Amino acid sequence: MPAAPKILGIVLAGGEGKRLMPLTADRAKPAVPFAGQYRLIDFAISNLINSGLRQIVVLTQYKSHSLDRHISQTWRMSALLNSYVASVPAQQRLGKRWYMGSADAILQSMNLINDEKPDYVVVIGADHVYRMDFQQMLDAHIESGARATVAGIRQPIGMANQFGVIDVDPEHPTMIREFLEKPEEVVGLPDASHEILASMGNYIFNTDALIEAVEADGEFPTSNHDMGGDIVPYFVDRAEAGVYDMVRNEVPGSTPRDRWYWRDVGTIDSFYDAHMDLISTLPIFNLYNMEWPIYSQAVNSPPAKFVRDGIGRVGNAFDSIVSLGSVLSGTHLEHSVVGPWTLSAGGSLIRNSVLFDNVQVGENARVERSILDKNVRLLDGATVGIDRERDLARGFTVTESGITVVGKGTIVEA
Ligand code: ADQ
Repeated sequence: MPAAPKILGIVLAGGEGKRLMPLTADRAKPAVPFAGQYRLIDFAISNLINSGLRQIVVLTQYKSHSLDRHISQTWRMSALLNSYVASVPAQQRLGKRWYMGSADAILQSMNLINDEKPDYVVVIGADHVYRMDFQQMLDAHIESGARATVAGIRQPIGMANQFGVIDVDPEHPTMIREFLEKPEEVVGLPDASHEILASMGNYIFNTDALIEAVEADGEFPTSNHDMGGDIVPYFVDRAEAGVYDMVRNEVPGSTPRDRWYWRDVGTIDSFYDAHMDLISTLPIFNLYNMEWPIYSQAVNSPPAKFVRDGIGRVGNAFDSIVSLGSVLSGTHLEHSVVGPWTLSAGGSLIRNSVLFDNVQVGENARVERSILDKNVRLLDGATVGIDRERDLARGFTVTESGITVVGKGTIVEA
């Protein structure tokens, strides 16, 4: 039997995440908390680990401290069998410059590829919530003979300008005929004119092909040095780019409801919506699928607790996720995600909201349709998310769709 191919996983985690401000004010986007106890990057790394990869590097750059700490504390692998998840900060190996784009991040990290000498390199982003088996994608990559393969998933045509759009070659349905990065105008799919096949930003390369393309790109001064905008077209131009349609991917334990769930959580609204997807009775994304677990930091915290408050007021909670260490006293909690170590006092109401760690909600305080970052404190009687103009006047971010975001550590007065 031939030896199993050697695969290196590269997670691109250096983007700035401007559209998630203020949640990315002092942390990288992949380090933004998600679903209470996770960080966004846990989805990408869990998928790689569950797919059998054991050599994984995470390329970081922007405000990487909290991300580095999370990776080193959470993803401790055995040194046996050369297993590792290593966070690698930008090192200016090719001169005094930061990464100019995701392809430049790989070019500047060539030493990692040279050290490992893999047969294939799986390159993925770090800011999506999904489950995916990359082993199945690798099998398809090898079978198609492509030198580079892009994972694709159907998305509404109205979102085409946020994604790389794949046009499959009808003569060779495993190959890409044309690829447009974030086009303003596109035609829909032949069998569904309201949809496009979007690049998921996940790629598999034969190692020599990846090296060749990023080195050629590095010589090209007008390039944006972007995986989607520059490296994928390099292979499409040479008729060497394959496509892997996500409908072929079958993750163990997935249900018909969440089988092809994939959400880019790059904006506040999509980040909020992805949380709401978690908390219905039949969740659209099922965190409880232990056949394909999403791993995170093991925290040593007491269980969550729901009690009356000091004067006997009773609270209630439904359609919600509450993380370890939280104590909710006489609180009405509805349709919300609550992070670890949150405390709420009697008469308070938390509805349709997302709370990160260590939030304090005072007596009779009210939170509606809001995201409260870590260490936010609502004093007794304070409200957030009720009056848009007042929220804006207090310096909070309010999205078009009316989600209020309160930045880390803010104290909200009544
Ligand atoms: P975007 O997500 O807009 O589109 P980009 O901003 O390059 O592309 O981010 C891709 C990944 O690379 C992210 O995980 C980001 O953190 C990381 N990254 C960005 N700049 C980086 C840098 N300078 N150094 C290191 N890492 C960096 C991409 C593709 C599209 C595809 C969508 C899917 O370009 O074709 O449709 O992802 O969401």
